[in-house]
Amino acid sequence: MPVQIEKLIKNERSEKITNVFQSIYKKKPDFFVRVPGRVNLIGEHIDYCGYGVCPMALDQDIFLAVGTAGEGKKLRLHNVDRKFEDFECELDDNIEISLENGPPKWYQYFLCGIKGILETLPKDQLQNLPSICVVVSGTVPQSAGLSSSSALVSAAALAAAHSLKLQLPKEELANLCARCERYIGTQGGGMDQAIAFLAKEGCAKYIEFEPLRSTEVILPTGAVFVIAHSLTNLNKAATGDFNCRVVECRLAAQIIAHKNSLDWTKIKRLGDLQKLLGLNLDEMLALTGECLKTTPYTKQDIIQELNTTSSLVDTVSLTPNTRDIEKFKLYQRALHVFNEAKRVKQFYETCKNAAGGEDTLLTLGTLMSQSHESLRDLYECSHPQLDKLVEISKSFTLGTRLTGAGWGGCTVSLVAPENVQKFIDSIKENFFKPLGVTEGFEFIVFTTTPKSGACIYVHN
Ligand code: ADP
Ligand code: NG1
Ligand code: MG
Repeated sequence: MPVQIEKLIKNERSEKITNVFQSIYKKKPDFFVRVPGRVNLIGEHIDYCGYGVCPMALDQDIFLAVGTAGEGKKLRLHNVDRKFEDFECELDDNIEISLENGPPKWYQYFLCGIKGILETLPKDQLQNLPSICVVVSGTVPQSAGLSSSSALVSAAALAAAHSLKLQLPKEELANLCARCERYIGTQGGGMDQAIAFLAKEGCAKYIEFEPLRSTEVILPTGAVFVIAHSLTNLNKAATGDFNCRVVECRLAAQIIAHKNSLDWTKIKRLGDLQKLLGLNLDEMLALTGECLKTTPYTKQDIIQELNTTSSLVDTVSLTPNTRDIEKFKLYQRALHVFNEAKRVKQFYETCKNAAGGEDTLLTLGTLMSQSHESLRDLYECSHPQLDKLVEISKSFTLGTRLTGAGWGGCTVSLVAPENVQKFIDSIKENFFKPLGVTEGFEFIVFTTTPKSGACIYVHN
């Protein structure tokens, strides 16, 4: 199914973005694009290993006003948030996204989406591209694990596709956006782009990969999800932390493969290894214990284990920003991945079979808490402020975990309806106030319900 095209119902935001568009580009926008952020309920750092995850879309989104002109081949970008500078470039097939000078610029995320769409076009069509003018308005907290980056990349791709009159199925767009966001330098797995396109109002989604597919997850009555911001951030493309975890999982898979007489150079993900071996998750956990040592591996250890050369490890296993890492923890990362994959299945099954009531919520909450402990202790992608939030949350929630990649950002808590206000008040009092925050709470601690996925809006 292609992305829904709906009539625009004017509101304050659409009026404001239209006015900005008119004042910059001296004409009206032709259409609008909305792509939501997401909160991942469970299944962290396993999408890039090939395992299913369980996110839902947020109200917070990236909203674009877009205008196209018949000729010119230019892309012009303006952001309503003036900390993001204007940008302009030629639209052609060799858009460069240079990763050399510090953290990526905001418009480079946009270019990822544009590049992804242009790459699908035949050469002759690239000669006749229109100009595309865009105003961007975003409400997803940035670098906080709620997927502002993928909402931006996916919105850019959708704007380009609609400008070029391309109607692609949602799954194809999601896969395309997962691929092209990697131009920013992170080797993510596709969860964020998948939920951005496949989300449905009123339910979370169980998302599986290769082939990409999604199943509705009806959340049990009485399950309220609250997001809280730890007031710390990490731009995932600015450091090697994220890719380090991706390659640790890859190296774990490759060493286990090699020890089981498989060609390690053909294995990229723990999930692929599991399929090849034909084992279940518990058997994979046992095999991890047999094949991997618990102490960190040096690059030299890895070369020896794989009976290979440094340059082959560099090209087959590592990324440019992980080649200089000295120590890799493989056992702990694999342990997290297999256990987290099990927790996602349990979460999904619990929702599916939910008779409602306290037991269901207790099970879901426990799975979420276990997920956080594993991310903190085995995956080491939490942050002291996130751990503090999780501790404070224990009083009034059934379970709390970091959401998204971590190293800062947000937590998601499962809360019973009667405790929601008490929980929010206790976070304000015990977490935010000691940090000197006394206002703007609605942006840093809020309840959330599942919203719909990407949409295009046209004039009446
Ligand atoms: P997240 O967890 O939010 O996906 P990332 O580190 O992956 O965090 O990406 C955050 C980056 O995405 C920001 O630093 C910025 O460059 C870009 N970005 C996100 N939202 C916006 C926006 N509204 N306007 C401009 N750039 C944005
Ligand atoms: P965030 O934190 O939203 O950038 C990242 C990855 C996901 C997934 C999670 C961890 C991208 C675009 N996103 O999310 O694919 O791996 O971390 O579960 O790489
Ligand atoms: Mg991101």
